Amino acid sequence: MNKTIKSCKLSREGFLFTIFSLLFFSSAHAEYGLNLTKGVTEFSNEVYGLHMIVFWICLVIAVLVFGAMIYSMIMHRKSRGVTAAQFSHSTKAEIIWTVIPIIILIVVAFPSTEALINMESPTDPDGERITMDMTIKVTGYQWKWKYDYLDEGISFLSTLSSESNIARQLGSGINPEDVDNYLLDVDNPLVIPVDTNIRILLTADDVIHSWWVPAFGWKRDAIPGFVNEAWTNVKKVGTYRGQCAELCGKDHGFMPIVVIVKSKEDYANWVNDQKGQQVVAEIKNNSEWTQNDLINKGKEVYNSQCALCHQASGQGMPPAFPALDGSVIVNGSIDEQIKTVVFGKEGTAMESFGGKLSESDIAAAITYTRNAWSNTAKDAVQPQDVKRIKNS
Ligand code: HEC
Ligand SMILES: [Cu+2]
Repeated sequence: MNKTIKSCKLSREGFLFTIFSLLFFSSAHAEYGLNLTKGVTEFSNEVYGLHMIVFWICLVIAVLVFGAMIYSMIMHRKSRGVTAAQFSHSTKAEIIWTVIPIIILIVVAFPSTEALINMESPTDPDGERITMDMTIKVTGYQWKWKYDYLDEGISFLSTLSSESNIARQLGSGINPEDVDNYLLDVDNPLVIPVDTNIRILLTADDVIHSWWVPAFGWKRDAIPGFVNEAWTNVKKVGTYRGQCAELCGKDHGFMPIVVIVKSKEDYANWVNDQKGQQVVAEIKNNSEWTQNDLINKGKEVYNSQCALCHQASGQGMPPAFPALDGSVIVNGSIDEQIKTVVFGKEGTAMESFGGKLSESDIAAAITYTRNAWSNTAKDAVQPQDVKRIKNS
């Protein structure tokens, strides 16, 4: 039997080439992200700085400890005739290896405490508490976010983009890989200005959610009945993505966050645009719509707000989510159906849409469901009808 074992020896050239290519290509591969990224806020930069301090401390410790070990193993090996020392305790060594780590911990505790305090109560370099330029309230719902710009009176819902939502469903025929930013895209992103101190108030309406955009360097729980506070100041125009970071029910993975940071001028334009749209929405809420317009708009609203549970086909997912196709309520009295959508059904997943959607959106969605699939109510629900029920 041939007992030779082929040894796989790396040639000297091969070895040098490997080292060389590691050194040479490592910088080119930097964007693959071996390290934390710096993020785009003051706070994320502080976090990055802390991480690097600890990283270098670890590196120095590793070099000293492994260096001492390797040196001892080589210089004090048996073949050199070295005999082992026979002591078992050294008070001096024990004091040293207790005191040094304590000093390291204290050194690290100072900058990290400072960073945490700054996050809670931001101060400028002179120690003055800095003021906030604007406030945005973030509310978590199963499974979407609502953003209220408290100073501007702008407010909207932000839900998973319909492309992602369709692609995520079994048998949709759409490959998630073909969808840009799959599960990380929304219909209405949060828009904020660059270089601005923004206070963010977080709460939730049903269960605990958590608002998390990694590039900002922090995350905060959104808890029903509580208002948590955070702040940010983004230094770089761009689009930043995040997700709900608290397990919040079956669609937890489908409530992404998208923040678009605009220059101050672009942001001002966006605010004007939003206010214009609000005026238009107000006019729409106060006018008569044709049945056709209601159905067209309603299909859009339905697919973004209702299809999550009742499905685009209107078949729902019984028994959890009833079919709207053929439903007694949908084909019955208009008022009863408006009440269901405006106030929701206490204790079920059927939430109240009265505070989340405009009256015209609710009227449109209801009109759509009354005339879609096999439903043939052949009527139209006007925004005024919704307003009447809301105020009743
Ligand atoms: C988070 C899931 C969810 C969403 C989103 C949702 N619904 Fe529902 N819906 C339900 C559940 C659950 C029920 C059953 C409630 C019950 O048990 O009475 C229901 C019931 C209904 C009913 C009564 C149907 C019947 O036959 O009992 C109507 C009408 C309805 N929803 C319309 C809507 C409309 C319109 C929207 C979008 C604006 C919507 N729903 C969004 C979960 C949802
Ligand atoms: Cu959530």
